[in-house]
Amino acid sequence: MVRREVRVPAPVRVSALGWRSVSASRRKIARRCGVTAIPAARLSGENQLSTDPRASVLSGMIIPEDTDVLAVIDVQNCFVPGGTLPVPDGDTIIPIINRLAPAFRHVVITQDWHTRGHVSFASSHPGKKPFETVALSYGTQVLWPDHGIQGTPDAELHKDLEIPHAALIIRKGYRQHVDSYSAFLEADRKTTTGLAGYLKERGLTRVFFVGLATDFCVAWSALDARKAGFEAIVIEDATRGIDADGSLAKAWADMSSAGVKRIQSTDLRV
Ligand code: VGL
Ligand code: ZN
Repeated sequence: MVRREVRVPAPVRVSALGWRSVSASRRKIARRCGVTAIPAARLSGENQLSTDPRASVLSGMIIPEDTDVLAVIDVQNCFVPGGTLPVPDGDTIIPIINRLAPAFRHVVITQDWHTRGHVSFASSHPGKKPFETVALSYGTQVLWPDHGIQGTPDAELHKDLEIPHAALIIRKGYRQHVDSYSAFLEADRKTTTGLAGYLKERGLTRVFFVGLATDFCVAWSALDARKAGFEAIVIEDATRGIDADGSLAKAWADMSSAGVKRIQSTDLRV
C-alpha cells in the first residue's frame, strides 16, 4: 500500500535532534501509517508529513517529553547586572526561561552556594585578583570576586524567575575547599552532587540546559551530563556567557566534541 499523505493530530516538525523529538503518540501514529523514520519530515500544508529531504533545513520544532528535564543553572542575583559576578545581559534570559519552563513537566534548578572565604574567591588568596588563576590540589582554579555566599540576598534565585513547578533545587560549591561549576560533579571531579542519581531514579534521560554562565556552570554541567550518560542540549539564547580569555568559544567547542547539542529557544514548541 502506498500512502502519500499521513494525517497527524497536530503539526509535526522534526529538527536536527531527529526522531526522538517527535512525541511518542505521534511516533505511534506515524508507525501505524507505515512511517518508520522521518528524519526530514515536516509540515507541508495542514497536518501533513512530508519526506522532502530539504525539509530538515526548514524544520526545528522539538516537543518536550516526559523523559526530558529542564535544568535552570544559577539564575541568581550574583550573576546578573548589579550582582557580585555579573554576566553581561544575564537578566535578559529570564523571560525566555519563564516562557519555556511550563512546557517541561520536569524542572530542576541549581544554585551556586559558597561559604564565606571560599577557595574560589580571589580574596582568599593574598596577592591574587579576580580572573587570575591559582593551582589547587584538584587543578587550576579561576579566581572570582566573592559571590553567591550562602544565605545572602546575592545568592538568592532571581525574583523574576517564575517556575513554581520546579521539583528540585540543587546547591553546589558549598564545600570550603572545592568549587563546583558543574551541577553533577564538583571540581575535584570526584564528589557528586546527587543530581545524576536523581535524574536516573526519575527516569529522565534528556537534559535541556538554560542559565548562567554558558562558559562555566552551564558548559560544565552539560559536559558532565554527557559523561553520566544523558543526552544534553543547551538552549543558547537562554544562556549568557562570561567569556574570560576565550572561554566561551572553548566551551562551545568542548560541548560540540562531547555531543552536546546547541539549539535556540524558538526550536522548542512551547
Ligand atoms: C559560575 C563562576 C563562578 C557560574 C559560578 O555560575 O557559571 N561561574 N561560579
Ligand atoms: Zn561560584
